[in-house]
Amino acid sequence: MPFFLSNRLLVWFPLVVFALPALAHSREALELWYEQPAEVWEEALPVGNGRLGAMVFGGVAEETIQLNEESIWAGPPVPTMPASAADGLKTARRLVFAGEYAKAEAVLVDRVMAERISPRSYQPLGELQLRLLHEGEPADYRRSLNLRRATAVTSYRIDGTRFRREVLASEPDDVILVRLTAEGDGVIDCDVSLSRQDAQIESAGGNRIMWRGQAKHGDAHLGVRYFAELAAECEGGTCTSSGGGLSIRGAKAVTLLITAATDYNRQAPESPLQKDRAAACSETLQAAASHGFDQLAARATASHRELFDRVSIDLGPSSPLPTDKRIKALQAGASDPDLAALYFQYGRYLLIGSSRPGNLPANLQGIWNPHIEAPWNADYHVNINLQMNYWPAEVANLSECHLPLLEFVEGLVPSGRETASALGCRGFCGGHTSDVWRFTAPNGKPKWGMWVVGPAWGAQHFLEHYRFTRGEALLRDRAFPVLREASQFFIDWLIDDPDTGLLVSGPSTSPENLFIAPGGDVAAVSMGCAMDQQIIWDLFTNTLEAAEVLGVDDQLIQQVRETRQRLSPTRIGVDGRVMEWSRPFVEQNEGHRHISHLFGVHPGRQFSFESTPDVMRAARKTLEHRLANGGGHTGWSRAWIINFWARLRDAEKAHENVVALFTKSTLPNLFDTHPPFQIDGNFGGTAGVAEMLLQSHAVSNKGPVVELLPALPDAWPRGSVEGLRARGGYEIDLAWDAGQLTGGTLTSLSGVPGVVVYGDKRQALDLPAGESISLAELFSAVEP
Ligand code: FUC
Repeated sequence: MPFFLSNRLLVWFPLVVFALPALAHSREALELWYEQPAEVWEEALPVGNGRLGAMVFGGVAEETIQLNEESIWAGPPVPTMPASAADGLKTARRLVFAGEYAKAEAVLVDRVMAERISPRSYQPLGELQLRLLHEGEPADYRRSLNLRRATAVTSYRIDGTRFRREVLASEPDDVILVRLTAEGDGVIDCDVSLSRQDAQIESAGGNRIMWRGQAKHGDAHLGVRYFAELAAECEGGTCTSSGGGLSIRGAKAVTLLITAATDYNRQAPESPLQKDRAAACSETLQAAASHGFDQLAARATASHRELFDRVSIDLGPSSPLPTDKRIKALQAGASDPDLAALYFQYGRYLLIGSSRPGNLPANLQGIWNPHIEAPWNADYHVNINLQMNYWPAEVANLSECHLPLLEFVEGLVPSGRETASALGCRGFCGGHTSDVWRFTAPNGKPKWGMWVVGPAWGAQHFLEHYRFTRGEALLRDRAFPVLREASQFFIDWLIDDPDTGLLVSGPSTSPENLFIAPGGDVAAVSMGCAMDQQIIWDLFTNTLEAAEVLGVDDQLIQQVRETRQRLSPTRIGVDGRVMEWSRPFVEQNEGHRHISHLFGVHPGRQFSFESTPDVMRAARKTLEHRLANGGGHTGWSRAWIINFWARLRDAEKAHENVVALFTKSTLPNLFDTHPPFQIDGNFGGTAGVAEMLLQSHAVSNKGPVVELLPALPDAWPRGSVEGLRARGGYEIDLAWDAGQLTGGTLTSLSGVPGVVVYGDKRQALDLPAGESISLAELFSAVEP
């Protein structure tokens, strides 16, 4: 039976009990390393400062460092709504309710949706080539990426000289840093060159390369203008510039500083910044150069560690193998619990590197992209991918890195209002994808394009941020306005299902699955898809929660409350699975990668074992069916599945899918692969590992419920994690042995009362802000 200590006693517990088991010693190696240079981009190692990124190949005679700047995107035009949308919508709805799915789709394409205008890709800044004029054979080659120091190191020896190259991305100094050294008798003889399609490249001043251009597609889609500069500083030897390159001879050490400036305006993308980009680059480089390499590197690492060091994790013994061989060994059946810890920390590293506050959010590739036309334009898909990028942000103690997503969702509001209005509704909405130009018009094929709940899903992140941080100012000034306006749209958008009298959304897809309509046609759109209904429930519930915290109960809030009650609910089919559509359609692809109808299990929280055990059972069947039919074949889909199993508290299945993510959907540099490379799986996998160790989705009448080790697999019998965050504003350290919690601490950062659950034990908690309590002692006092 649950047993509750008095709140007062709980507060004093840490003071009266001293024999606390120590946390297991962390064995984190925190390094990706290899015995050979990268042959292809997918083997190169990423560094990033949130805005500037580099992929380091680690070659010996030919080094390639591929460069990115987050705002270099080809430009408008973007899809816009046709004037016939609101009218066409009415017709399409009538047709869907009459079972005329194919006709409804034709009307949507002709009259409701925007025309797809693509490609309009995120593009690279350039590629830096270093040609090293070595004589002799290299030995002792090693390249690595240290996640704590945020440094990529390449090192080898030729005769008696140790050549070393370090690459970092500095956030405080806003530069990519490349440092070459020669220890021993040898020197650095190196030609430096730069390439970038359609760029104007020139060298000057003996030690500088400058390049400029404008992102575009062919001669169309003129987009962001950029200017970039590289400055070399040699110690010993000479540096000369000619023909767009540099020639370094006889140096003992060389530092290259690289920066870029663009005219992209985050506040108003349609009005490019009118700044002198060349002057901005030269100021940045001058300021950076005044520090010298050691200090620059120290400043870069310190700024990274300020975020990175908040969490440490130990899931078991490490492997002596290089990283690529660890994946191969796992594929051959080896066990490597530490790889999950490394992957988790790599996910945190990548989020810090691609989503610092004040920047654009991490796109489909974070910020790392070598293509002029990237897969899916490396854009912001909001039918799962962008949101998945941010699943680990709060729990993995990188709350600040969540902010670029919130800003992006706010940025969709003006265009989302126009889209809503074209559909005859108030509020704001948006389609399944967008990019830095922030378009919101549903476009393209109905299969993916006819879906207007993306920004509503994005709005969930505002409340999640609040639940973890308890920052009321952000809730009031930023979250609530977005939640209200998104809710307003759906109050107007939802209509009565003539068969049930309940409110349904649509026409819409269950992303991006198709169904066999009665009569045999394959169709995409219908009314009341489970995912739409669940996202709208989530949005309304979040809006009501925010309203309650803020003490607002006006007409709109009352409408949200009433409308939520009339939402057509999620149903369970005769086969025991969650119904993906409101009618018992058969899915065309039973192993589809999207498992959209389980949104309410994760990342929503509509369903739980406590409140809806029948739906949880059906969710299990749904997952099993998808997996039995080939589901999880993309990295992000596999990552989502880990999170589902963790929510279903099936530790072994969650772990099975962690291993599948590593063995089937992970590249040699630990980037997730769809295929091709797509970063969402990295972040979803990181969140999945956290979800196995700690959850905090439920709310009881005593406050948020924190579950410790809810899905700890047998493969991680002994371990520890420090610094995870939970809803309610808690920071949590956990240690376990033989699969049992043995130690750890909970610190309340905001003084919110809550409940802690471990297995079948529950404890109420009421700590003042800043106070900690020992978890082992807390639970040792409880009778199961
Ligand atoms: C979603 C997925 C695809 C891909 C794309 C970028 O729409 O269905 O698999 O990940 O986004």
